[in-house]
Amino acid sequence: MAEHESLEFGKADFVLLDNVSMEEFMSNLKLRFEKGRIYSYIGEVVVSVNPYRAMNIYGRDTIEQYKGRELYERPPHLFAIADAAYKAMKRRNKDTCIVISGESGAGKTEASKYIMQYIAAITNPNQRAEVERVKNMLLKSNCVLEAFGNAKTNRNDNSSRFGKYMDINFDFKGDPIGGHINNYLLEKVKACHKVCVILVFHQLLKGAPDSLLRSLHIQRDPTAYNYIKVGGQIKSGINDGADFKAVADAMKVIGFTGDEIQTVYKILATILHLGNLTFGVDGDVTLIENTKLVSVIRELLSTKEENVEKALLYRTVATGRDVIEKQHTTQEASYGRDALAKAMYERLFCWIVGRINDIIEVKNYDARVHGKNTVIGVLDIYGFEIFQNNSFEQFCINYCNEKLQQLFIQLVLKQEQEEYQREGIPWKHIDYFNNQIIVDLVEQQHKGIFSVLDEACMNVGKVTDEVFLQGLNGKLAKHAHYTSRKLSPTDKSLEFDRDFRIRHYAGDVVYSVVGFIDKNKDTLFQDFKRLLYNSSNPVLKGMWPEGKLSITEVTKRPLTAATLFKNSMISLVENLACKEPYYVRCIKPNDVKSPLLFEQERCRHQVEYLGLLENVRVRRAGFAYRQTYPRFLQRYKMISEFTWPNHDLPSDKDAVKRLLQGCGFDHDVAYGKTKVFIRTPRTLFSLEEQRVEMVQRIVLFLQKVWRGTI
Ligand code: AD9
Ligand code: MG
Repeated sequence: MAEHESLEFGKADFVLLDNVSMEEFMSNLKLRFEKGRIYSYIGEVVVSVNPYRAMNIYGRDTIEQYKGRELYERPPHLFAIADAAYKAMKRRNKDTCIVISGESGAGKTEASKYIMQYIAAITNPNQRAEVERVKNMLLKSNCVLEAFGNAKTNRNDNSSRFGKYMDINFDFKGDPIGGHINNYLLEKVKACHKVCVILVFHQLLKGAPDSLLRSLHIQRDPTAYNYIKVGGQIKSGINDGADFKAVADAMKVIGFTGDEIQTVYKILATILHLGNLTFGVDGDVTLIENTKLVSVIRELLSTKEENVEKALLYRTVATGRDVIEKQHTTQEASYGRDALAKAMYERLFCWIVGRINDIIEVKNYDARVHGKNTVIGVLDIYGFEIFQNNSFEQFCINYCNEKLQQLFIQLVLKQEQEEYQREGIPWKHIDYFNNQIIVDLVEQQHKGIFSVLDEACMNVGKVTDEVFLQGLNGKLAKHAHYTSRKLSPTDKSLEFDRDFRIRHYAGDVVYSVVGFIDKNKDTLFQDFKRLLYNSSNPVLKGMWPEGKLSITEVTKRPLTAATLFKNSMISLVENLACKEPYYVRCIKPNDVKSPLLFEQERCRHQVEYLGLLENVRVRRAGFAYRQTYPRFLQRYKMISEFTWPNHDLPSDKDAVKRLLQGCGFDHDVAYGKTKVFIRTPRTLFSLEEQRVEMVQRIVLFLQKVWRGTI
């Protein structure tokens, strides 16, 4: 609790509010934002409000102020939480993770970068070259991932279209020795959707040298490309040119080979060209109208021209023992073209992540010699999304948030309450909404929405979004958190027959079923995979190993997008659950990127669905620190004459009571069956100080004894 912060800036920790009400919470948040205090605490949770302006609070001097300090010694800051996670890892050998959440544009990615910078700045005091190299790679990998994974959207000029979880591994000295990145659900739809576009395409057009563009047959004018035109207007950034160079340099530094980088450009160019391909008919033959583009694509993909044409116009199907080639209609051909562009983009991104992982993973670390290698994980993942039109992507993203909320409930709310009950500490139960029911609604076997979707996709014959919706209505008609237009015909929020609504913990969201089946099946015709696999460019070929199979050999259905996403979420949560978690909750103050505007309603909604009030309530009712009696004594017995060097009281519990009464802290603690609970960190801090002082005195005393001066 940063007491030195004047009250003029509001309460630095929401736990200190006089009354825990939404009104007080909001007025404190607003006051702090207006006074330029963008960070606050709820106990150890950082609440951050996007300032939308450069703040002079991330420099070297600020880093120094936070280094090695306790959380409550300095004003709230991301650095403090990063330091706490780092200390827990170093002192207690604990794996920790920092979970950053909030809606699009709330400041998650910026926060994750500041945290990484902080960790990079405070580690490796001896400037070991190898550690410096690793740190540099970790920072540089961010730059590459952002170029390929972020897009300009209406909500955020640098919007992450993928969730990122990054582990940083540390050696026994606490210095970074490697890392690993997991990415979740890249919204590849956005890559060739005209609403927004991935940054790297703009960077390529603006920043690539003429010679490179010429070799890719690309013009500099973005309006020439259908996939990146935005209603005639181009959304590009001021720095695209410079960024191209930065990304190219970063790729080199990380260790991508020249051939790999060239292939990356060729793939990007192919995607742009694909977007301009159009199909027509001649009699009953479907054909490609701009055949010149086909030879350009052939050249870029290092394959045969007739193969490109064939893959775009025909589909090989196996009927019994026969293999036939079925011609696409123009509509099917256009669908196939877009599917190819999206799949190439997604595969490229995953390949880049994989290459970065190969390079940054921990090598030559022998735990038997050096002790355990510990980890800090940083999760920067999309927050809850409610748009005008919500589809499969929003559904997945919101499910992800339900999972993370469940983890938060498990770790912070439920475990706390259960522990107090177990220990027999008087405790007023805090009501909170347990969202497990919604998690089940989505992921449960057989009855869950993902299962119904997969089932609908496996139907032989009629596979439509409507069939899926019927399946949902059939299975979930009675579910308290599900409804649809058919089930609630008079409900005004359900405008169309295609709508269904989920009551999420964060609020109601209406989804349109249109596109669910398609996005879930995520089919890319085998013909395309074979085309890319048969490329004479080894880098490209290596990205498409499954293209090796002929149509008769492809027997297993690939896992659906929903199943893949569900599995990745379950393993993400398992991974986080075994680490000590720290939370950063980001809030977006307004929709116009203004540094001055605090839109009350917008913010209140976010506070609500981040569950911040519940968090304050539990925290206030709770205790900052707990320890078993024997271990507590072991650490602090030297500060009391009743316990040093040994106590003669009936139990350790009595001894701890005596010790704390003696120090005048009795009012701030509770005594459980096996543990002592301390309410405020201040008390603990003071105990620590006294301990340090006593240890010094004891050491001095012993030195004197040894020297014979006593
Ligand atoms: V999304 O879910 O990826 O669309 P994020 O990641 O939550 O979103 P991001 O971190 O990209 O948002 O922040 C959006 C913009 O807000 C940034 O580009 C900055 O212009 C601005 N921002 C965010 N945090 C800060 C900050 N601490 N200081 C200054 C900030 N500006
Ligand atoms: Mg982001």
